[in-house]
Amino acid sequence: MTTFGGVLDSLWSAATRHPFLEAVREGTITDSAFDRWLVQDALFVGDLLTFQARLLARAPRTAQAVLAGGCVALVAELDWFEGQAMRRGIELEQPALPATLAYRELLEQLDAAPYEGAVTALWVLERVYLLAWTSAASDTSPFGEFVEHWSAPAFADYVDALGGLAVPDRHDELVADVLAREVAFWDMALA
Ligand code: MP5
Repeated sequence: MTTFGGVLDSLWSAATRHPFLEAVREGTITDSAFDRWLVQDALFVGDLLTFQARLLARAPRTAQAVLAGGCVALVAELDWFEGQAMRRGIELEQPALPATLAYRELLEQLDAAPYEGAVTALWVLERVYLLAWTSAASDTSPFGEFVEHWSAPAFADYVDALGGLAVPDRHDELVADVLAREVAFWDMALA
C-alpha cells in the first residue's frame, strides 16, 4: 500500500464511524441534529438523482440496468424522506448548508468527469451509507427505520453491483474527495 492507502483507510473509518452515528446508535442524538441531517440529506439525494440520471445517460450498455435501478430507488427515497419529514413535523424546503453545497459542487465535477471515475465515486458514497448505518444498529435506538433503510439486503446487493462497475485503485484522489465530503456532512449535523 502507498502512503495514500493509509490516508484512504483513515478516511473510510472517519466517514463510517462518526460520532453522529454513535449518537444515533446510543439514542443520544438531539432532535435538532437529526433533523438537520435529515433535511440536508433529502437535498443531497435530489442532487444525487441529477448526477445519476446523467451518469445513466452516458454509461456503457452493461451498466445501464444497475444505474437505472438506482435512479428509480432515488425517486422512491425522495418520497420516503417526505414521509419521514412529515412524521417528524419538519419542513424539507430549507436552504442547503455549506457541506451540502460543497458536496453538490463535487457532484457537478463528477458530472463532467469521465464515466469510470464518476461511477467509482457513486460506489464510494453508497458504500459509506451501507457501512455507516450498519454500524449505527442497536436494539434500543429510536432510529431503527433509518438503519434498516441503509442496511437492507437489497441495498447491500445494489452496493455490490456498483462495486462491480467501480475501479477504486485507479481513482484514489476522487475516492478521498468523496470520503472527505461524507465526513463533513456528518460534522454538519453535529455543528
Ligand atoms: C448517501 C446519502 C447515500 N443519502 N447521503 C450522503 C451524504 N451520502 C450518501 O445515498 P442513498 O441514495 O441515500 O443510498
